[in-house]
Amino acid sequence: MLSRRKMLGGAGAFTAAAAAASVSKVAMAALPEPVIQTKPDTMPPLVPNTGRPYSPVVTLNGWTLPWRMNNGVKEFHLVAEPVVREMTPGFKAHLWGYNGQSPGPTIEVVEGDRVRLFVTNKLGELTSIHWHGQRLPNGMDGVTGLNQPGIPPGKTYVYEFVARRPGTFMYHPHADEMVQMAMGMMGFWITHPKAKHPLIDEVDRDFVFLLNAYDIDPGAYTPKIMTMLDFNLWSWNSRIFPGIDPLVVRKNDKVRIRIGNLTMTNHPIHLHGHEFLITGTDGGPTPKSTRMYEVTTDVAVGQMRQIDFLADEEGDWAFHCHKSHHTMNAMGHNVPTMIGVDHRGVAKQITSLIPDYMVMGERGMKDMTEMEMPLPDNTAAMMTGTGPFGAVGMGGMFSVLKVRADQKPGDYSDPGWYKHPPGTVAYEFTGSLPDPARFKADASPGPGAMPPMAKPSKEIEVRVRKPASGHSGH
Ligand SMILES: [Cu+2]
Repeated sequence: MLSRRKMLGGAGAFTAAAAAASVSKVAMAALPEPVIQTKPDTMPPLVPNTGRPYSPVVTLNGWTLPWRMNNGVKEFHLVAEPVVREMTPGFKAHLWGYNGQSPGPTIEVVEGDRVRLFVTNKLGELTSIHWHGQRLPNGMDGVTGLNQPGIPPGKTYVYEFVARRPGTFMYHPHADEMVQMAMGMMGFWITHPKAKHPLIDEVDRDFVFLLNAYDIDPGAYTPKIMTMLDFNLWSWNSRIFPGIDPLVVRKNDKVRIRIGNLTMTNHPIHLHGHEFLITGTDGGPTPKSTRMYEVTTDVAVGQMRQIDFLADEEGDWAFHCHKSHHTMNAMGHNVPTMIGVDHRGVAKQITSLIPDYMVMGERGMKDMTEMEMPLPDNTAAMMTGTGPFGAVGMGGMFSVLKVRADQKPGDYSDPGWYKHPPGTVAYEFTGSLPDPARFKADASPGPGAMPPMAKPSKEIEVRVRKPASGHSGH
């Protein structure tokens, strides 16, 4: 049925993909040739060469699916299949996705477009696609059993509807979705406005990515699908820091970032150095009266948040999930907190038995970023990445917004690290230190709201320590 699979390489090969949007008459009679992406690179925006014009988005570590026009209908071909996704250099995961990658390619259309999507199932079980957030005929909504039979392995189904309202949507299976979404089956959908829209400003750069999470044991390749909370890989478009590309912009660019959450927990996404407005949700553009400046926005499960800001501060600005466990990679669970624990006696005894014994984490976990502990063959260090000033104690959902005055319009290439003007970097103080102001507790207990009924018989002092049974619930 599939004549041949178009293989995509780097950015150069992407032109070939765009060319595939206009195919020969012979191919027009058949199923559109599926376009397959082999790399996890951030592809340049796919400027439309057919159909109504629009300003394309940039999918972080992803790409936009080319289409073909067939009698005024935009035709796309998605192939649900097992894929190998490089989550960060040196770490490959065996996932399920679409057209060679997980997440699948971004689909971009224009408000009012009639869209026909061919979905071929190359998995070993039924699948379907639900077009999250869209207005469409009920029979096109993709819930297996409710709106359609599941697509059997080896079969191709066709979805067809008009993209009725502009906005940012997601697509994912509604068939064995606990397994299929845990394995990485999801993608983004952008419906651009057909004309100037009072609530949708034109921007210079428009980035999109999905929040997703996996539970892959160190040394293993395949996610554990039964996991509900204890994920160990928190990713953006199935990439983890330092594998997530920076968001490169030109100073004073109007920037939009659209973030969709298909994990099983919320993610407060935080941007340094700028304030943004939440200009859109899955429901569409937000009314102007609801907009307020924020530096963090919580993206709840099954939600999309669109943020707009003016990138007017030069530098390398951190951009990350504010849940600290989500900016760490493949940590084994059951790691007890060792901060403040004095191991000297124990370590001495163990060293006589195991000469290379080393205690981890007694001064905090950042030690681990510099230690380069031996790791199983296929895993990512807990926190990796090296910045201009040393190890960045981060992993997972973390990237960098790079704002540069000399970045060319439309240039997304990495400009390297920011060169700080002299005198603008925090520095070591070398003078003499006066006593810092410090609150000195009285020997007697603090007054409190009212005196206690009885004095405690013994004073108790506690240290913060997480239970050794794991860190579930993050
Ligand atoms: Cu998070």
